Amino acid sequence: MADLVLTTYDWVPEMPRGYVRDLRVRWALEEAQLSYRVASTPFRTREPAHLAHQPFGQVPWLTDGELSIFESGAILLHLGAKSAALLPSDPQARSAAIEWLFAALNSVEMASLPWSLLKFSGDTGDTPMAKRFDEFLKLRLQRLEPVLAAREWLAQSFSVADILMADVLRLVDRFDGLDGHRACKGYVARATARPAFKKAHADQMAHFAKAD
Ligand SMILES: N[C@@H](CCC(=O)N[C@@H](CS)C(=O)NCC(=O)O)C(=O)O
Repeated sequence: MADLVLTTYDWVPEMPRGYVRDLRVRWALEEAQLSYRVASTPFRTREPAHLAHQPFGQVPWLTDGELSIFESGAILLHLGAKSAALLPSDPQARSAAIEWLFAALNSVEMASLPWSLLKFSGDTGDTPMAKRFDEFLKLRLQRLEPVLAAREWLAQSFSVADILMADVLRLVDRFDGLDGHRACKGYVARATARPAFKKAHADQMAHFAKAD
């Protein structure tokens, strides 16, 4: 049995399928060709055993033997230490990958998440709060655009930073938020064309469909 066990919900509604964050971990595992298995935790309840692994009652978490890790960024850094396909060994490229991993989560996702929650809830964007979130996200995308126009991947080669950044931007794209940002759109297309993403995405869809 594989030492690496990725846990996600046993089922989720149609809407978030294909976007649940276990996909980031599946994607990394596939890129690095590490063997793993997937376990499920109930979506409708939060048992103490779930909270013991993920204190916020969320997914994903990963166990690696005795070690249990939550937060997709922390999990990807852990996997990065196992494979140069995820985290380059050259110090400069490695440092770039780590800073961009945090930028994806802490500078871009922190702006995109409230924006996409409004979109999920069907908000038409007319309220002052929705306009504020829209401006906030657009500013981040505007700054990211020249960066992504100038390079293929965020660090020297494809890395965990790209898994996170592309996954964050993918959700924005779902609600047409990347329109007018050609480089961001092209980057998402490039990243999601990778066989490891396609496999991770198909596997997540199949996992949730199994429980319907
Ligand atoms: N910062 C966490 C966020 C995890 C997260 O938001 N997970 C979602 C699924 S994509 C979840 O479990 N949502 C249900 C909940 O918040 O109760 C990470 O990156 O791992």
